[in-house]
Amino acid sequence: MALRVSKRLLRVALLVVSVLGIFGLVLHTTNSEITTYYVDKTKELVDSQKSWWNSEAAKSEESERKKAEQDAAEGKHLQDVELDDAAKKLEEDATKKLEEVVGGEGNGDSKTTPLKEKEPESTATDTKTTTVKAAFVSLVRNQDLQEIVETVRNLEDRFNSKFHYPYVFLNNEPFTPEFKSAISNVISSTVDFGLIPPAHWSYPEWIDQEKAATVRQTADYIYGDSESYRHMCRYESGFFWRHELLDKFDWYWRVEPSTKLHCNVDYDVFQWMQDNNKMYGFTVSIKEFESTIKTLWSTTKEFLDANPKFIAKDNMMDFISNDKGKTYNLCHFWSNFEVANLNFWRSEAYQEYFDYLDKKGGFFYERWGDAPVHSIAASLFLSSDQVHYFPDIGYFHNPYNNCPLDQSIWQKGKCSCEPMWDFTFQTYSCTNEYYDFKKLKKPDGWKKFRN
Ligand SMILES: Nc1nc2c(ncn2[C@@H]2O[C@H](COP(=O)(O)OP(=O)(O)O)[C@@H](O)[C@H]2O)c(=O)[nH]1
Ligand SMILES: [Mg+2]
Repeated sequence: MALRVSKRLLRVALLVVSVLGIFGLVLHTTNSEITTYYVDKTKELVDSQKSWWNSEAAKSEESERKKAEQDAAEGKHLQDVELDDAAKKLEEDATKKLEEVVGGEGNGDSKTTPLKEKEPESTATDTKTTTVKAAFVSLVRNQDLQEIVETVRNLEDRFNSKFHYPYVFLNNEPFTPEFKSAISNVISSTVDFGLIPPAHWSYPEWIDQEKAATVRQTADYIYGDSESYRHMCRYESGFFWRHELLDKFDWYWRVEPSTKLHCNVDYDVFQWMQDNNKMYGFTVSIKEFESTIKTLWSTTKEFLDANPKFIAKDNMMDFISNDKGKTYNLCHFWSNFEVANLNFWRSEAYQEYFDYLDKKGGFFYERWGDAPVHSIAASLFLSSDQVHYFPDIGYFHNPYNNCPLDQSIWQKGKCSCEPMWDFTFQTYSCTNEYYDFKKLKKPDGWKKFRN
């Protein structure tokens, strides 16, 4: 339309300029011949313009212009009319698709509601593709909500959005509605929230509570003054696997607040553990503070002397002891991450071992951690090929990282950590010794961490 308007303007302008030019010439010349010539030419020009205005072409162009002006006034530009049609078609297609998915006609509500209900169904179907009975298990307090939500969301993004394993959250106090709702909001599977029975989170009758309190006042190691930390360590050692919400599972993956997976885990870890006859998997190992477990090894030896039948033939004694069992070298799997089989803790060997330790009172009179307790049991009651180190699950728990040094693992897992942060081969870790014990090939660059 803009082009047509300018053509008309040009013609009018040309006419005006011509007329003015001719009159200018007439005024500035005395030559009558010239005057007559230009008067005639002006008349000719005006006549030709008049005849164009009356022509069919001009009429049609003018009517088009008027229609366009009218459409514009009504807000219907030509282009908009075309877009309206495309949008209408899109809307029609979308409605058709929605009806196919939902099945049949209905009002807005009945179209959207079944779609939402379908999501858990498809999740359940995915879960059923595996026969592995497994869950994430997290012991956590209500006040750790923000930290555990971040951790769970990361776990979903890196692993569970592909596998949809359920979660079990355990607490010695009831979970708040806010806690439950925030967790449910970030997971792709089902979840149970469990209350720990008071008998599993309190002093057994044989414990001298005054003696325990005195220990807490004088203990000069990390968490030395904490009563709840001791209940936590005892619970993780001897009770979490007895919680009724775990009865239906064989496998668990322990999840702690403020931890993080650095890499994508694209295979079903539980299925892999089951298929490969593994019972216990870890990512980080470390040495324990000796002052927290002063009598743990001597108590363990007493138990082993009385129960040699529980010691596995191909055990890992040489990983946890440098002198064939005389002393403990403090090496343990860092239990804030564990993928393991619950039936190991349910076994006669472990239950008797835990009961023996518990009777001695070291969870309260010292500060025995669940990590050395689990690790000593796994190293002695399992055969070494049932224990697995995950070189491909990049993991963080303050202050240490497992960040794969192997470039191909790091790239495949799209790991978001720097290999130079890796703790695996640092001297305070025990994973270098684990590699030696298992005769595993170490990744390139491991030596630079031995300082
Ligand atoms: N419900 C509950 N969970 C606890 C308590 N104390 C520690 N935890 C949990 O036990 C695990 C270990 O505790 P944490 O403070 O992380 O100990 P750290 O990793 O040894 O420094 C974490 O999953 C905590 O959320 C407690 O008193 N109640
Ligand atoms: Mg922790």
